[in-house]
Amino acid sequence: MSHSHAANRREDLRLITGRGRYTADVNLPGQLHAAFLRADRAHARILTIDAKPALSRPGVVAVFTGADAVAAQYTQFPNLMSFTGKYGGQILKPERPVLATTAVRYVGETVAMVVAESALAAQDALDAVEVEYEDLGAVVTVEDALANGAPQLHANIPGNLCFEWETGDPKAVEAAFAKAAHVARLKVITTRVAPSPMEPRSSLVSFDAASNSYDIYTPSQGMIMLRKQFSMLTGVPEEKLRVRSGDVGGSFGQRSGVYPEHGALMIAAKKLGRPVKWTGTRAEGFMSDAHGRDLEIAGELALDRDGKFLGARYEFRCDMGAYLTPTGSISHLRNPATLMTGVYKTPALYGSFKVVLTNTVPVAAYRGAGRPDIAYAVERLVDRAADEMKIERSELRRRNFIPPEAFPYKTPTVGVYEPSDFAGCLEQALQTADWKGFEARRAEAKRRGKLRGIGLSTIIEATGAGVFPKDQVALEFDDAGKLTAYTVSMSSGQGHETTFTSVISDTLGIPNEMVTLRESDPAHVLVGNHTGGSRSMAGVGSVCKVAADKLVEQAKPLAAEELELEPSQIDFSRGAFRSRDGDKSIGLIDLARKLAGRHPHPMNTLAEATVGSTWPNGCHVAEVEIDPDTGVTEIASYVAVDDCGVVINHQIVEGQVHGGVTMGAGQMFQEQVVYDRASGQLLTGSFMDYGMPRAGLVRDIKVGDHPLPSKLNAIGAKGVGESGCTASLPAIANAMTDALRPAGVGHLDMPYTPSRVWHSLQAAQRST
Ligand code: MCN
Repeated sequence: MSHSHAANRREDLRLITGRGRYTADVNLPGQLHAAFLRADRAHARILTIDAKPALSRPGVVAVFTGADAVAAQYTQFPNLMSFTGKYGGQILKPERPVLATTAVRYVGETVAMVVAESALAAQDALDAVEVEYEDLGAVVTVEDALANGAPQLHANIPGNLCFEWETGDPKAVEAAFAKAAHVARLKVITTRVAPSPMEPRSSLVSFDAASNSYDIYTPSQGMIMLRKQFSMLTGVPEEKLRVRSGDVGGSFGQRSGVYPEHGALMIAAKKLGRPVKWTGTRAEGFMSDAHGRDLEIAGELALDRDGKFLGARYEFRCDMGAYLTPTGSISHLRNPATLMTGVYKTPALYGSFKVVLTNTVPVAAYRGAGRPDIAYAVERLVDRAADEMKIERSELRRRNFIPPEAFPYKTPTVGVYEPSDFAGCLEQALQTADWKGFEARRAEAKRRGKLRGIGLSTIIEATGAGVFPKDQVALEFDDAGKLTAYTVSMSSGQGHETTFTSVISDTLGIPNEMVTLRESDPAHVLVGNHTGGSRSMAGVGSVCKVAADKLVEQAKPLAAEELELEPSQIDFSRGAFRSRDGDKSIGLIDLARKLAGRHPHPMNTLAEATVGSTWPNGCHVAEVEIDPDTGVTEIASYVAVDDCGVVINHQIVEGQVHGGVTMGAGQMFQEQVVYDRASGQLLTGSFMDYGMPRAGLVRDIKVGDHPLPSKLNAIGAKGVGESGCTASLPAIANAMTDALRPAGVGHLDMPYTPSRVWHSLQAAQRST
């Protein structure tokens, strides 16, 4: 089956003409407004909090503090880590009251919540809450947090080290290194970034005393996952929680977890008996929305004299911030571990991980969630080995690709890769990028006084296997014969309304406008996974196909009855049931209309399937040009060849790749969350000092498909949502290294800001 719609995304007109309905657009009668007092320092003991002065401010109804959080017992955040640690232990989990009690541990932590008749009144009263602190030393880097005598964040987490884990076979790796002709070594850092979706965080909570239940309006990546987490934090049974999400203006992983503000608003809504609403500012976003990445990876690769990989080992140090989020630690470990061999046959592998807490914003899964980080480490290391062994970069890769006959390929760590054509992707990308013609372009740039470089990455990803054991899709007819598909995933820009409905309408042979998608509707609670890990198309999307096929089977006896034939005498095609002799037929929609009025409608269908990881892969080539006088880099061209299996909608897939590559370029050139090492203050607290990527950063992205249909789901799709940011980090870094090498500059850590590039060029010049 092939769905190659060039049609615009169905949701676009509504969203780009301002007709989206986001959480902040929702208002409930009698609602109050909350504002949060946040820690203005990185680490301090709370000596006293006096809320009384704030209570006398106009419009203020109540002030809540850590004492209320403790009384409600909202102190233990869920954490989805499922691994057993290096020494047999479990991850050490810090307490995290939804409002701080005895201490604050990062700038921006919620300390008190003022609830007032208006948002302005609540905001105005914040400065009247008096907090007395005793400052403690702060650590904002892994190195400082692990140092002897470092300030301790949590009494139950000695040395700020909450987990150690290992994977692979250290002895086999040692033996491989012992016989190596060459060992390449490189330590890389993937910087901390602020996801910064367009829509700020916002929540509105109302409590119904009669049923003892809550309605929680909040942007999400899917209601079931979030509801489960609310329940884990608060102890409120899941069936008493209704999570309601409207349109969602970007998520990038940041909306997969419960936040302290959710819990605090629940406390207030219950106590005050009125709905309570909060909408965060952009400044609050920088200091309290989950951050992404922040990994240090030291890699070593052992090769024989022909450049064949013998073994590799990686040491990871993951900064999780001051507390554990639900997704951060597991994704920082599982995804790099699964993909540690990259696209190469590496017989021996070993990885060791340290999960560390620092006085910074907690880190969660962010677009790619460990995949860009490991791809960056592996692909930079492969380039370094190529450079040191004087083997052409693409050639070294070709020599080590997992060959077609090795699939399904069980890696030495935890993954089983589905069939992929790494060499095919590579050749297609090299050709599109005119890899061979590059030296002429470099020479031409040199004549203009510019440094030009080219780099590639060949990568693979494991898309999310899902937290829940299956994905369900319900198809329901209304009396007009229109079909609504219900899922519990949640689009935040990925175009589910377009692609999921197209899978259904194409399978049923009915006009696309006859199908509506409703995601995460609390009136339709199904089992299923949230949108994350680039799994929705292959997971929920493929169940849309299963459901549509099931609907046809279910409707067949009904159609036969209508046509006064036996089911065995009719077939279904192009939207209608037809008798074999062609004399009689009835359209699916006509049948649905005829049967309308019966409740439930007899053609309604509930389908489900268990869909695990798919393995998108690809080759990206970046070409950059640096102005050595200013350190400014331009991405001269960018080629992305991806295998995301059967492409359901080319326009959306291209958009996903564009977005992902641009996010990757943003991280490589300008984004970085920076804390002051001495004080722990956040130095990048606004768009004045945090370099969000702009559209012009990557002006020309050539996207090419190299699809190998997946056999792991009903539509043959693999994921694509995170491919762009996974492949672009190493492709750009390898291009930058290639451009800078002739000027005597070796590996540089991201971001390649003009200042960093210029200073390293100056330093290289001085040392020659
Ligand atoms: N698609 C397709 N054919 C395929 C695969 C995908 O047409 N073979 C289309 C589908 O419409 C699908 C979309 O591409 O919804 C992305 O595909 P998929 O890889 O299944 O990813 P998800 O839908 O599960 O989206 C999650 C993924 C992740 S993990 C992050 S983070 C991310 C991303 O998508 N966050 C985004 N892309 C984003 N795009 C926008 N605009 N906003 C975000 O917050």
